[in-house]
Order: sequence, then structure tokens, then C-alpha cells
Amino acid sequence: MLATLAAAAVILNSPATFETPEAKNKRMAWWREARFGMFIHWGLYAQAAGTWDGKKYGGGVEWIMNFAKVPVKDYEPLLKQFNPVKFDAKEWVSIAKNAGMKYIVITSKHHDGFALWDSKVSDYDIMATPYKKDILKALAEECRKQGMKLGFYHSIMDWHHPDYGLRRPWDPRPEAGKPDMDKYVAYMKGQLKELLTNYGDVATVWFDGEWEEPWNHERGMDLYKYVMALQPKTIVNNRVDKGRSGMAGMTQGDHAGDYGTPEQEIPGKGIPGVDWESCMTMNGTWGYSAHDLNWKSSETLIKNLVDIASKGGNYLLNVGPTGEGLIPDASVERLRDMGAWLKVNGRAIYKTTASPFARSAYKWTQSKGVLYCHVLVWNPGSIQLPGIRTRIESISLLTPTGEKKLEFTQNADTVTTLLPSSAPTQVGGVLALKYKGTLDVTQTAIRSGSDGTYTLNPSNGDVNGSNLRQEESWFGFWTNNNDKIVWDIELPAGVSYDVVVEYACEPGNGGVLNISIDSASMNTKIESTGSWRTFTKVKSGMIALPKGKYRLIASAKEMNQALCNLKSIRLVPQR
Ligand code: FHN
Repeated sequence: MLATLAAAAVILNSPATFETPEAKNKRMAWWREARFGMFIHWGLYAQAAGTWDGKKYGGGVEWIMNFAKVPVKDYEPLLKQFNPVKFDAKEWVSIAKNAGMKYIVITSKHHDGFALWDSKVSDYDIMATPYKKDILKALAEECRKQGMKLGFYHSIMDWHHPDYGLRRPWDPRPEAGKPDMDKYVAYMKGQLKELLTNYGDVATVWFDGEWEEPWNHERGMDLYKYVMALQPKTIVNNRVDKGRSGMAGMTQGDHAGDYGTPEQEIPGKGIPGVDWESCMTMNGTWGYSAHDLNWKSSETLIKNLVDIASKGGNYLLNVGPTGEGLIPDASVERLRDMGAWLKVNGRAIYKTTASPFARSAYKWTQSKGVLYCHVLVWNPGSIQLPGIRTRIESISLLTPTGEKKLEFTQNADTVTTLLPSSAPTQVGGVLALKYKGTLDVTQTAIRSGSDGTYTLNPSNGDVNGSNLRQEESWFGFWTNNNDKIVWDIELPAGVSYDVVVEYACEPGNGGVLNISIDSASMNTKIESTGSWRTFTKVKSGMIALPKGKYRLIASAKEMNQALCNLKSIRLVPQR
């Protein structure tokens, strides 16, 4: 027994895991294959729909109690209004399934403390509303019927419970006495025990609200062990503990948690051996807002899915149902488009692993014996795929009617094939390159497109820096003077190029962007374009260099607060 305890102690001190790597791999297997899940933010805040006392709020309006500084006594009346009579578990699960999502994570309790299930340890739950039916019970039953995995989001931070260690400043509630965090944790464990014993297999527990002072590493490690003891097969995100590095979401050091949780962003590169999931909204809010119509396009959502999968991550895409229990039409339409794309290309997403290329003009995923090249911008005609030394046996285009074989040639390390005139889906198409044996790829320098233009962007650039990173389709967070971007390119003989910079800059920011390549160096004044998403193109200078391989470096010569969002640097052959 002592030996076992000693062994357990050793594992306990390893990076916050309580099992062997083999056991963890077994436990994580379904999640690593799933790649795509639905996040559902739903609760009393849906009834408010982003407005309080006639004032409209922006951002994540599941925070409206906080934004509008609503005391508990004035928020609780929502209990009597929340009556989601149009909630239909079968419809919700079917929407997720038809979208190609493999798991659902729903807010069992968000920061406002309201419980979506029939909790015996709280009267602040769905049974206190006119609806009086256990939402999570209905959802769990339907998920089992449809073979959909179900996980629970659970907020550690609780703006309602009097014992949560930090009351809202505008709602001190002295009459409730001094908060007792130990009592609160006992209450939270009581609710988690209900969730983890009464609703069948819980695929994952998605903690949140861990960032405030009352929560600490010791409590996080204890809570992780508590959850694992109740459901040893579940997996727990890194927000159970204090190891999350802000919105970048990856776990620092020996903290509990099975996967990282980047939020509203996609890491610039995947991290081999690290499990992570980017959670993102479709518009600007997690909870339902009647007036946030800033919907991302289906194309953007599909490209996000591909980008994330190409880096070995999962995409947890959010819907915020209405107070009546309906998933907004705009969300349903986009999920339908994603499902249609995945019907054709799902095998290039599910059960795949990250791209073998550190950089490429294309997004790649892979599975045993197959490389998937995601050609998201469709230019019919010849396409070159550099860096592939393994002998390719065949190339097929994935289409709605099955695989379409393509002719191809292969020299030392470049495969060339011809893209047909039209793309098989609304967002490009996927080439399946099949091979036998082990994969052998090289990291080649960036080459030009068929028109001779070099497009340098986040898909093929490397960041040397602390804050600068990919944000959607550009480099963002350029707030550190020392951060820079590097591209390795291969130039042909005798061509002169115009250097064209595409950037966006919010008023009050900007400076001077320096671009250097070999002995050439040029400065571009970065001025406001009106917003971080309003892009403009400016000619920075020109280069004419002998044939060869070069390193082009973009850096900040001068900077006010932030330099810019850099979408691309293009080398355009002078005509
Ligand atoms: O404060 C929450 C927010 O409301 C939302 O739930 C997101 C989803 O990941 N998490 C927190 C912000 O990081």
C-alpha cells in the first residue's frame, strides 16, 4: 500500500495529472478525434437579451448582471420570467449533429449562479421558473439517443451565492454575513456531484470563472481530483485551476486540467503534444443578444475550423439560445453550411492530426497514409505543393459525389497537380495525397503563386516575439517593439518586385513598419485606417535581388501603443 501511495505521490507531482500517459491518451482519445463541438451559453441572461432598464449592452451579454451592476435582489425576478416553452432538446441536438459537431458543452451554471437543472442544493434553479422542467435531463437523454457526447460548463465564480468569496462592489449584501469560501466550495461540490451522478456519462467538465482571488491552485487541484473521482472517464479543461495564460488559454506549469482553452482566438501555431480547444462565438456575445447582429460568415467559421484542425486543436463554437429556447436562425444557417462542408470534407478534419509543415501557403491535416491539403482559396489550374519527399501514390479531390482522381507529377520535393475549374464546396476544396510508409517532408522556402506574386501572411510567417500572434487572418497584438515576423523566401533570377503592405490601424496607434531583406530595407508610415479591421494597401518600396533564398523581416521601427494589424506583405512582380 505504501508503495502505491508513494507512486501516486510521484504522479501527483507530475504536471498536474494523476495517471500514466497511456491512461490519459485513452481517456482523451474521443476528444482528440472529435475536433468540433457546440458551446451553448444559456440561462436567465437570455431573458434580458442584452438590454437592462432600456439600455442596450454590447460584448458578452451573459455578463449583463455585471455590466448593468444589478444587485441579486433585482436580478432574481428574471426567475419568474424565464419560461423557455420552445426549448426542444431533439431540435438542438439535431442541429449540432447535422452541423458535424461531435460534442456539446452547455452552461449548467454561469457566473450569475442560476442552475439549468433540478438542483437539490439550491432553489436558484430551473425548477423555480415557470418552466419547472430539468433542461439538462432532457438534453442528456436526447444526446444519448443521438449518440452525441454531452459536457457541462460550470462557473467557479458565482455572483449569487452569499458564500462565494468576492461579492460584487455594488452588491455587498452585508445582511448575508461574511462570505465563507469553504462553505461555497462545499456547495459547488454538491452541485457538481448532482451533475456527475444524475445525468449519465459527462464527456467533459468545462470550468470557468477561475481568475478571481478567492480561487487558488490548491482548490483547483482538489476540485480536479474530486471530479475525476466521480467520473474517472471525463476530461476537465484547464480553467479548473489557475494555470490558464489569459485568453491565449494555454496551461502554464504544473496546473490541473487536461486541455488548454484559447478564447476568441486561434494559436499562431499548434503545440505538439498539447491538447487545446479554441472556444469562439459566432457573433460578439456568448449569451443571447437581440441586437448583436455581427455574425461571422459561414466561410470564416469553416476556415476557422480548418485552421484549428491544421494546428491539432478543437473548435468549440458557441450558440446563445433565446429566452424562449430557440437557437437563433443566423446560427442555424451557419451551422447548416458547416455541416454541408463537413459532409464532403469531414475525413480531413475528424481523427486527423496537425500539419507536418511548420509553414505553408495551404492548411494541412493528416491521418495514417494520407496528407490533406485544404485549398481554401480556389485558383483553377496548376498548383504546386512543395516540401513533399515521400512518394505520393495518388491525389484525389474530395467532392460531394466522392473522390475525384487528379493527374499529378512529382519531382524531388514538389508535387504539382491541376485544380479543376470549380471548387467542390463553397469554401474551396480538399486534396487527399495518399502515400505508403513513413511521411518525409521538408520545410521549403516560400515560393510565388502562379502569377509570380509572393503573398507573405500568417500562414507562412514565423513570429519572434511575446505578444504578436495570428488573430483571424492577420497578425495582431503587435504591442511590443521587439516583436517581429520572419519569412523565408526563394526568389528567381532577374525579377524586380513592388513591396505592398496590407494593414489596419485604429486611431491613436501606428508608427513605422520596417521591412528588411538582404541589404534592402524600407520604412512604411503606419497611419490610422479607422479601425483594427479596416485594411488598406500601401506600396512600401521595391526590391530586385539575384536568384536565391532570403529572409524577409518585418519589425516596428516606431510604435504608438500598437503598430497595426498586418494582413500581408506582397512581392508583386513589376510589369
Ligand atoms: O466570463 C466568461 C464568459 O462569459 C464566457 O463564458 C467565456 C466563454 O469561454 N468565458 C469567460 C470569459 O473568459
